[in-house]
Amino acid sequence: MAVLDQLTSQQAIDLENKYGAHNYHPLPVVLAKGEGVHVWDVEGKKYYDFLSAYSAVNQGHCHPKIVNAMTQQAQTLTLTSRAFYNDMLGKFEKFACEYFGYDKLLPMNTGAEAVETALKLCRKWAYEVKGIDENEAEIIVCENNFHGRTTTIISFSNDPVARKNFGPYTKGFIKIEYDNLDALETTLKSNSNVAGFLVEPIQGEAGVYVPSENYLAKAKALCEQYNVLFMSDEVQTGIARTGKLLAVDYEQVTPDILILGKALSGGVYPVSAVLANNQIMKVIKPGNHGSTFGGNPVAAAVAMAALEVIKDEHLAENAFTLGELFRSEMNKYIRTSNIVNLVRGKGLLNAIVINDDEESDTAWNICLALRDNGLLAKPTHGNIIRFAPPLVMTEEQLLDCVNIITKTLQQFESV
Ligand code: IF1
Repeated sequence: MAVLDQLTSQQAIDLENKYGAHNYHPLPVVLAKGEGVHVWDVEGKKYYDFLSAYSAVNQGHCHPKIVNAMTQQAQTLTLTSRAFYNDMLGKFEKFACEYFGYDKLLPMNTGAEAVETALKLCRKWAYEVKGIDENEAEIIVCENNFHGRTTTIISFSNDPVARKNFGPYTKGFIKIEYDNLDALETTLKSNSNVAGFLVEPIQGEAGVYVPSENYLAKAKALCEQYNVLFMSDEVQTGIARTGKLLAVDYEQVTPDILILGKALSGGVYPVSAVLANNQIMKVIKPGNHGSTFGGNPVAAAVAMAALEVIKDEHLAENAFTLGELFRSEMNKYIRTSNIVNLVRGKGLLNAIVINDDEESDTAWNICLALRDNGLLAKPTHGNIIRFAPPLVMTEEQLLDCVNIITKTLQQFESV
């Protein structure tokens, strides 16, 4: 078979099963085209995308402005490495620093790389500015976190599937309960070696857990009180996904270290970044950190276009409004449902909790039925289904999707 021959869905699945590592269990659908809020499978069936590549495609699939920025730059200069300057990186750094309100940006590629960068930056700041003894720094993280898949990051995960048999694990992390300020304060009081607190403003993978009102603001205040860096992982919640540019904006919190990824590029190219002010970023000196592709001209062009689309098309406002509508419509259904317990989320990062135990395959079967009805979503843990469409959705499309979702759920209601 010539590699560009059109495959059937089953042929594509068979190829991946035979030649690909089995590190995912995808929903059985093979996508071949994406545009805006829609994707098409290889047989030409059209779907609403309600996952948005885990919130990387906030601007919609193949946004013309972002694709054009990539195409133009890709025909001019793709990669120089940081051994030399290029004419795009400085423009992107200035653009993004002014966009998010920071002095400096360190460019990377994936979300996990940005999280790792933030951890290294926090530790180096702790030794060279705060004065913690070398190799004694501790970073506080939350139970049920998801920050990526590197060995250090899974070292502080409590998800056995992500962690088991990948040891030995990196030391220097203290886990506390999410959304528990007493736990944070107790840990800060009892440990003078704490360098930072790494937190997701909403825990996405855990099941879209929205913390209590003012949790983030009070946590930031505690970090200031104990001279500890507040690091917000906005890889999934950032770039307008939750109805504000950043999820921390709901509480007017400015993280000491801001971590971005995914929709920073609109899903067109891997781009991530860490932003901080000079008194923190100054600890990074030549040779301390980097990567071959970090800050490349294509990434710079794509990210600037992706951020312009967010503002030009008012996507945060749209996500806020449509999120309210989605949860309101779903709550109307839930009042009469015995299969759905609740809906939760902010903006267009939402999830429903299915009235079944974690081990059941009800959520999976619901997602298979949603697929058959023209909408793609996937369970996070067990009985929780995440709903995160592109932020370019219209009200009419959203109501059409609510109709598909509720009609599908009705197939599972026990009579
Ligand atoms: C997978 C989850 C989502 C993230 C946050 C950092 C990263 C992620 C808050 C790392 C990545 C992705 C990774 C992907 C599935 C997806 C995911 F289910 F794994 F947890 F979105 F919720 N911080 N999340 O959500 O960014 O290195 O992937 O670019 O690994 O299965 P990355």
